[in-house]
Amino acid sequence: MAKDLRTYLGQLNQFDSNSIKLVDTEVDPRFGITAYAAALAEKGDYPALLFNKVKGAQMACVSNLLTSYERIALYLGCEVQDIPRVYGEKLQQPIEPVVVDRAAARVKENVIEEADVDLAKLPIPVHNEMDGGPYLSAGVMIIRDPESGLINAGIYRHQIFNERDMGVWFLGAHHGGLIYKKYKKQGKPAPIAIALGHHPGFIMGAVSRVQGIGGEYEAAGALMGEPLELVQADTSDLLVPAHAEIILEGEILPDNDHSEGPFGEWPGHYLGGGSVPTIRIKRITYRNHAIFQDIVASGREHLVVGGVPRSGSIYQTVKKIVPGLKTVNVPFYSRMNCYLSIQKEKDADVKKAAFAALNTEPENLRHIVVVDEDIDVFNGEEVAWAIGTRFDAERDLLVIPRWNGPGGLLPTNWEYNAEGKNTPRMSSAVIVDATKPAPPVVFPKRAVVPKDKVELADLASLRELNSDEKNNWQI
Ligand SMILES: Cc1cc2nc3c(=O)[nH]c(=O)nc-3n(C[C@H](O)[C@H](O)[C@H](O)COP(=O)(O)O)c2cc1C
Ligand SMILES: [Mn+2]
Repeated sequence: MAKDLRTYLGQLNQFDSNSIKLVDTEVDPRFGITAYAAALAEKGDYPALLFNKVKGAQMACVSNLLTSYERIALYLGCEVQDIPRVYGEKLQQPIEPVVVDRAAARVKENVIEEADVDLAKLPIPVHNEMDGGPYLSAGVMIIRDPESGLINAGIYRHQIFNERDMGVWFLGAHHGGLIYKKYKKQGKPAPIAIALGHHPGFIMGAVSRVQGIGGEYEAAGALMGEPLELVQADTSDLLVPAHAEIILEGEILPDNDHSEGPFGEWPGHYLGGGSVPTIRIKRITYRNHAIFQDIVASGREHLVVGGVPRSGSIYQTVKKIVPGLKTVNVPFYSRMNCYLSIQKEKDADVKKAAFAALNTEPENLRHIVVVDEDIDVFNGEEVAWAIGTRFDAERDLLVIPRWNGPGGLLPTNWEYNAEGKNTPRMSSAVIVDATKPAPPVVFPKRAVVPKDKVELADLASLRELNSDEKNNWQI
């Protein structure tokens, strides 16, 4: 059976049944869904949440699904340390999609015709306190480039305006917006489809840094490890994923802009917004017992889904320049940071690696930390320890003034004033060299317990103190 959201939910449940929790209590889509995710996050717990009863909706909702690197490693079939390498390698080997008949496409099991479209029947959450309304945060919008005929896909935030209209917010250089502008220039509506609910390989293929317009379906196939199955859309010449949970079909109207926002974005602040184009939904198809997929906006899930593809592309470019690169982490707790571990041959390796990383992700990265191969870049404490012990600000800090911006989604890329009229500005980047000097210099060795002795520790023999033993401690 072709991979989809449900095959992944099954895989996750088998891997660790504690990583999926069912919420049977009725929840309000307005803050109710994100309230569960936030309450659990306060306890350091990030299970996938399957909401069975969402007030006013006729479908279940899954959220908080891709909240850890372990869950990404699970579908890629690798260790967490190897995610950037494996991700990068898979994207180098795209897999062509295949087209299936309508009868074989599970997303065509049910149809809502234009006259009956009512987005309020979908469990679309309002995520954060000041959000302007309900938002699709995990919708993959598909559009065909009218010039090349190529199909492009990406996740863009969609604010729901009414029962059939929603917004779409494109960032500067993203293909989705560039393509939309070509239709707008001709005064024509742009046919689009939005896929909701699919295998994580599909979701992350859609947000991968694919060069040039299109190529996301092929990236999704590579990440899923099999060709993505597509089916003909009902209202346009688009091809859409045949086993998505839900497909919304419609068009971006050329002259119907609408104010949008605020929306809690991945840097954890309300950012972006303004006047955006309107999408009118004309048809909905969905699977039996469809599961609407949400991403917890501004939460850990948003950062994992956005960060991992970046680690993959950074790995590819840095490795070509510094072959001693071990791995990369664009951490989910601050996606403006990037930690690179390298087996250093020359002191010059550090800046070469750091600039290659900065140039791969010039929009978002601002703080590059380069560490030695013995530091686990997936452990923020280790990176902080390396900065504390191997970095000297006077010699090892390089500030690059006015690297990033102006404007965009980083709060530091704006100048603020008392009137609330913000103006875009540039912000700086830094390279922190937290590596030891290159050989043959002798640097103090790291203190460790012998590894073979650590392995001998009999953890299975540990037990709790019994009540008598506990009493021994009471004087
Ligand atoms: C959860 C999530 C939400 C996103 N929201 C937006 C958005 O609102 N607007 C946007 O332009 N990009 C957004 N992105 C980033 C794009 O989806 C991503 O950069 C994609 O590669 C763009 O593809 P494109 O260049 O083909 O348009 C989001 C990414 C994620 C993971
Ligand atoms: Mn693209």
